[in-house]
Amino acid sequence: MDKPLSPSAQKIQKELIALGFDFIVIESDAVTRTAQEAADAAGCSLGQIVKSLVFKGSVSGRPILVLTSGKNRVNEKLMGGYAGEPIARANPDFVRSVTGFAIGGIPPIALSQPIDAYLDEDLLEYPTIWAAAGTPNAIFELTPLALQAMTHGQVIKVKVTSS
Ligand code: 5CA
Repeated sequence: MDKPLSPSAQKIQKELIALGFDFIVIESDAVTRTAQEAADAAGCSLGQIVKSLVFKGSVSGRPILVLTSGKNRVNEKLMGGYAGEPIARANPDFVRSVTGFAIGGIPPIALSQPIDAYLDEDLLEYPTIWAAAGTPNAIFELTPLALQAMTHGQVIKVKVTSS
């Protein structure tokens, strides 16, 4: 039998409905804190997992949300170019205060304040992708276009490349 969603996951489900999407939040006993765990739980490839990474502008102190494919690492120098200032990975307390969620369950929507978002172009390769839904056990399947629409994310190339 389906268990009711926890309050954080419920919040994301409600926000999806309010935004006009019919994506379903799935909360399971399986931990989906990391991209690999989420891929295992969803039965999809690592690249189809949306990593929600929060960075902080070194000059402005503002948060920046980078939604990247689970298979990629963010090139912080490139990302700083898009942000217009050097950026650094935000610490867990900062992440929680600006998003309202803990690392491992940060959703792309329903954040506690508006945050400029950037979208890894590699996510657009997939028919569907999976994002965190507020807890380290909750995810939902969506399309890359919907992710762009709901976050107003700017599509960019940010991955670390070996060449
Ligand atoms: N639920 C999964 C899949 S949707 C998830 O949220 N993955 S994630 O990639 O968006 O969140 C985990 C990421 O948080 C890790 O890849 C790591 O880059 C980042 N992270 C983990 N610990 C810290 C930390 N102490 N400070 C900043 N970032 C961290």
